[in-house]
Parts: sequence; C-alpha cells; structure tokens
Amino acid sequence: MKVTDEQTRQFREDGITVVRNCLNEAQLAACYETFTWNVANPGPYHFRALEGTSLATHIDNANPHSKAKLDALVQTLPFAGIFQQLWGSEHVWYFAEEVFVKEGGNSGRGPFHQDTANLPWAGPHWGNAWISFQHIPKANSLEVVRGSWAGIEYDGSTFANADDPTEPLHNDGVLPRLPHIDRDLAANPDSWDLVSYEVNPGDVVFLHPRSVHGGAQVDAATPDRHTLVLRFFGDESRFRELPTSNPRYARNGVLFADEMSKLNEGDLFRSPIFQQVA
Ligand SMILES: O=C(O)CCC(=O)C(=O)O
Ligand SMILES: [Fe+2]
Repeated sequence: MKVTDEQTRQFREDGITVVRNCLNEAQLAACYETFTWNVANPGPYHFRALEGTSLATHIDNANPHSKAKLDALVQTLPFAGIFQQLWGSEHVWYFAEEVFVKEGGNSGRGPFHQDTANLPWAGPHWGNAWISFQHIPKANSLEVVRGSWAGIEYDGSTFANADDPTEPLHNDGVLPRLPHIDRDLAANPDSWDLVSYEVNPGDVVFLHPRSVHGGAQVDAATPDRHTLVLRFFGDESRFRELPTSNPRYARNGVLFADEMSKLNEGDLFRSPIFQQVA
C-alpha cells in the first residue's frame, strides 16, 4: 500500500497520520478476532489500576499468551510497507501489541503520556498502528500533541490517579513532570495544539510513540471503543535506559525485561524475540 507525501510529512513532523481504508474486511475481522481473544485471556501485564475509577479501561500490554497469534497476524497486514515509507527505513520489526477497551460510555479520557516513559526506546523509527473497531468521532479519538515526539521526554503517568493524570511514574526528578494538558485546555482551548482524526473501521492511525498522546473519553453517543495497538520499529531504533528509581520499570522496563537486559544505552534495538517483517 502506497502512502502519500503528505501522510509521510505528517508522520515525520506531527508524529501522527491516518490511512483510510488501510485494512480490508478480512484483515479487520482477523484483527478483531485476535483482539477479542486477547481481552478474554489477559496476560501478566494486564493493567488494573484504573478499575473502579472514572477512567476504567481494560489495558493489556504485550500479552505473552497472544504472541504467536499476533506474530502470525502481522504477516497478513500491510504495516511493514507502510512503516518503510513513513520512516524511510529498509527494515521493519514487530514489537508487540497493547489493547484498550472502554465500554458503557463511562470512561473518561486516558492520561496523556509518552510510551517511552516506560519503554526503553529512542530514535525516529518507532510507530504504533492504532486500530479501532468502531466508528470513533474526532472528540473520542486518540489525541497527539503535534510535533511532541521530537520534544521533551517527560516522566510518565502512573495511570493510577483519576484525579491527577500527571502523577509521575518514576518520580525521581530525572524527567520533568507531564504538563496537565486537560486542565490547560479547559482554561484555554488554544493552549495545546492537538491532532486527532475521526475514524471508521478499516482506517488506521499511525503515531510515533514518543509523542505526548492520550485516548479521549467515551460517552453516550460513542459508548464503546475497542482498540488494538500494534507497535513496530525500524533501522534507526535504539535501546535507551529508563530511570532506575521505580523498581517496576527500572532500566529495562517490564516488557521483555530479560531480552532488554542484554542491551546497553545507545545500542541498536535488536533481539531475536522480535519478528522481522521487512
Ligand atoms: O487508545 C488509547 O486510549 C491510548 C492509546 C495509546 O496510548 C497508544 O497507542 O500507545
Ligand atoms: Fe500510549
């Protein structure tokens, strides 16, 4: 699948673009089947801290039970070629998935964050394919702070405090605290330059995971959002040590921690555990 110069420019500059009708019906059905299985069979990194709060969302990351299914699935999807073009990379590797389930119209906006707060990554050739299975209006979609992928590396969000989405993950002063984007926007809608796209099933949003981003709320008109995120990396991707104060995320992060312990600061991000797709 060919992407346009404008989509490439958007990804490289803004950190986000959308490809309409990126997945055909069969591909979308295969993605939904894997997504549904993944949600029904949570893995060890199933994140429960938001349960019972106004942000209640089923989030699961790199579920090892689904790895074989997902490695097979990504071979049938067009993302390797798309990322080659968006990045200008010869090679593409598949990292892992994350799932987000918001249901019943009650979940508020997810905390803004950068995936690099808890994943030991650096470099331009990283990308999330954000696949939602419902029609999602712009107001309920993923939001990215334009250009932030190349800006400040902030501390993460604990994702555990519904009253303060900026509660720091590492909290050791190494990385600056996230700005309170929701509060700023409530005071002045022009305070942050956000990019988001209305999507229909089959459309895929591509974002650089170092972008400051967050998933908007669901509501009465759009009560449910089921999202499968597939993460990829290319030639210019490197290992970057995380701050070491939070034992859960120290240095290697929690995902594939044994593999990550073999890499050192600045090394090319390579491991046989990640399937090469181009
Ligand atoms: O869909 C969401 O609510 C958040 C997505 C996200 O954080 C990601 O793609 O990394
Ligand atoms: Fe994220």
